[in-house]
Amino acid sequence: MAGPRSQEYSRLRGMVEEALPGYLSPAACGAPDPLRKAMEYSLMAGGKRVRPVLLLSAGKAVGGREEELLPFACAVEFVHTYSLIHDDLPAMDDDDFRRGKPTSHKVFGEGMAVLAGDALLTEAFRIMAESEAAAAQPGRAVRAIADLARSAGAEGMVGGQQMDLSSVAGTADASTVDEIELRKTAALLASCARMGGILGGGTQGQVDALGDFGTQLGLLFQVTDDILDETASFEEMGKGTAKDRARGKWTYPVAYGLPAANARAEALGREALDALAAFGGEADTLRGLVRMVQDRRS
Ligand code: GRG
Repeated sequence: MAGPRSQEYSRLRGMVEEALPGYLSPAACGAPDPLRKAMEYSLMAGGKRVRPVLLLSAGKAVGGREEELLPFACAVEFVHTYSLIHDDLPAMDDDDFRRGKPTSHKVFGEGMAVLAGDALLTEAFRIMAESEAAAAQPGRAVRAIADLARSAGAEGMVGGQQMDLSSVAGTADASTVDEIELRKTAALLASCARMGGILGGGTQGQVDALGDFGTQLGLLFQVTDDILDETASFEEMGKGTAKDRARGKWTYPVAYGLPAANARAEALGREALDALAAFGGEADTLRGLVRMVQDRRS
């Protein structure tokens, strides 16, 4: 993606990148040093920061202020990073590389990786509860925090991961897989978009529209991830690829082929844009995210 929309993405991503380490500094977080190092290792390993940028862009689309949104944007990246550390564990996906680097348990051992994930998840809720927005607008902050807890927890991402873990390779039907994708990947992205809307003071209609946008973007994110698993290299992805087919996992490209998966990605992109129909130019950064996710190679 080129042009002003991608410049705005880079600017927001840069802002997040700069703010994240502060939340792990000894002044902010009293973790013992080895735990802090493990948390920092994964958090600062160079993710795309899609979720925080989504939260910031959604908040700005309804008139929210960047400084108030930023702690929440960082908190969702903490939650996302915890989920990746735990997903990579031998008990789950058993991956050796993530974000181009050896996974947490490969570097620090399994016990420390479990704890680094636990700590990132818990710290996320501290960061939000201690934010200025929580003091100034407690009602909005509590709604946003509850939304994240619901979407990342048992009903959302953790529930999706459990269904994924329990599904026997090659036997899950399409509707079960759809539900897994909705819970495991799309729920967190939808929550980021809604949280921005809530914190920015959007109307219920705007928050709902942003949630729909986030859901479609999340499903798009998942199908592009599955396409990249089939087509991208280790160097591009920073992790092993071609694993889904080898593991007999049902994904859209594995089941229906790449042309159908690409068509699905186009359709999901259109549905995401449709969800923003009531917004004007203030939602252009969100619109840019659709193209960025469709075109991504990592
Ligand atoms: C362990 C509770 C628990 C949940 C794990 C995140 C997750 C749920 C599973 C990862 C499996 C996977 C590859 C899902 C596809 C979408 C996804 C979350 C990709 C990774 O996110 P990116 O591409 O990663 O945003 P970066 O490194 O850029 O942050």
